[in-house]
Amino acid sequence: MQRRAQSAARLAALVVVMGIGLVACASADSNGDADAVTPPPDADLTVTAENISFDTDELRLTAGEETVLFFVNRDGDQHNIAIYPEAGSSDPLFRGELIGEGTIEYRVPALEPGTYHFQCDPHAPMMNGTVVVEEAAP
Ligand SMILES: [Cu+2]
Repeated sequence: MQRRAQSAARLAALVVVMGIGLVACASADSNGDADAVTPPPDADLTVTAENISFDTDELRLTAGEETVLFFVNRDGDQHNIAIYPEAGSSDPLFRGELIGEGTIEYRVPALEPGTYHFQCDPHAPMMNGTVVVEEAAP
């Protein structure tokens, strides 16, 4: 009798542990989905900011065409993307609106072929890179 009760208790404990395991897996999956951001269908390019850093140091654009740049900010800090003729310039060719955590669709105007500088204005020393604008393929 005593023995039976013990093994029943053991079985019950095992079931509880397995149940917790399943719940843990399920919540990990749903967190993963929540983090995934799907760019809008008209986006030409997606750039993500996380931990005061961009996920790329080079943006490739096609000359003479507006670019729809989908910007994802995973930080609590405000970030933007601005394009300048060169580093240190204070005269932007494009300046994206600053956003907190979330997403925004920037419309970068058509640029001449060439190499430019991009940065997040509040974090320029940590968040910057090169914009390469090339002629459309023939
Ligand atoms: Cu920033």
